[in-house]
Amino acid sequence: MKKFTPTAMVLGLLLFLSGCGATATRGKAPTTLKEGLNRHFHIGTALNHHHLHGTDTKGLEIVKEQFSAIVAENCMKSMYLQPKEGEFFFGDADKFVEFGERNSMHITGHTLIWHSQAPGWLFTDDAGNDVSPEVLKKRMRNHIHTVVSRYKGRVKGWDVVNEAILDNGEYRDSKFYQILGEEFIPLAFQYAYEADPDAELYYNDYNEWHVGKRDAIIKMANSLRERGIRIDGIGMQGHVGMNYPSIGDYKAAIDAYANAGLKVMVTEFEVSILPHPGRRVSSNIADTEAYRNEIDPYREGLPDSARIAWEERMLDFFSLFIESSDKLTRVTLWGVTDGDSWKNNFPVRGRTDYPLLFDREYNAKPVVQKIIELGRTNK
Ligand code: 9MR
Repeated sequence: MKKFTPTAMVLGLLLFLSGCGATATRGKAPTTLKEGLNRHFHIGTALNHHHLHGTDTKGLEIVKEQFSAIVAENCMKSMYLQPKEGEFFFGDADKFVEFGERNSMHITGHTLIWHSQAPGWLFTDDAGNDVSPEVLKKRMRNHIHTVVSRYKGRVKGWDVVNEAILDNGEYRDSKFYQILGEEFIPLAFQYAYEADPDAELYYNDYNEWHVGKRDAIIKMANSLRERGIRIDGIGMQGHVGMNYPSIGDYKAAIDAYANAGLKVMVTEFEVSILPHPGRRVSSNIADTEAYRNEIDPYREGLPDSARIAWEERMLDFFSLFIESSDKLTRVTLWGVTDGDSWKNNFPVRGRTDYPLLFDREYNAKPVVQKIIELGRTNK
């Protein structure tokens, strides 16, 4: 039997101990959202104007530290990218993509074809009349080709069409629909595919848990695929509140899209604590209401009861996301801090909401550690 010298034994012991150290490092408890969740799905957030223009450096630090994916909240919408026909402005979108690349993030482009925040010229001729189907097709093709090919291989997926189908499953009566009928959707996907065949292509919408809407979206996706037109997945906007939708309805929708063979991602996620004052619960930006004190109950801060209820609701959703992680590729929050959120101004301007994971002082809310823990301890 081989004899070990004392030096060899000390060296061996040191090696053993350093090995233990390495094991301990490997097994270190995750402390950030991306460390806790990345084995389930990408965890993302939306970058806004302040992030891109260096006026919210604290917010940007949180993005780098906590998130593995980004989406453009506004700067890739057509009215900003092509305010006049043929005059493109890529300054902000370039900054957005460069930030994602510098930080090795999964980058999503939002959005190529949306009835809202589209420039007026897109649909009209010099006399102010609607353009012909041929002209609109040409303009859509030029917009999509120019934008998608600029970021070819860099933007990993595009929200090609946003919010084209209503809660009851009918097509939205947008200018795209009025001029081109349902055909504008396959055309948009085809143009995006031509410009970057390797990018993933998504349909993105709100309230996709409504059964009529859900079934119409699946029918639309199936009809694209039957025609050989590529569509990869469905972005389920998650503009949820305390009472809508039920976790069961949201889960049923995730399952339905996944069973139809589509990738599913939760996009634009936040949990609003405020009452939805309107008759209809919607994220349609045209559905606004007037401000009243009684529908802005937390402007001086959140009482503990509301904070606890909000946290439970947030955790219920994250439990669902983790449980559904074989079907979800990404979960993206619609902003970083409560101060960023569009919900402070929708559906009522000037309220104080608390829908995101970081507070107005840039502190992680206690729920962040709980989400990380859920990610660590579940399948
Ligand atoms: O969060 C965006 C807000 O800053 C813009 O003013 C608004 C304008 O339409 O768009 C918001 O983002 C929307 C997203 O692009 C599509 N789904 C609904 C979102 C909230 O309106």
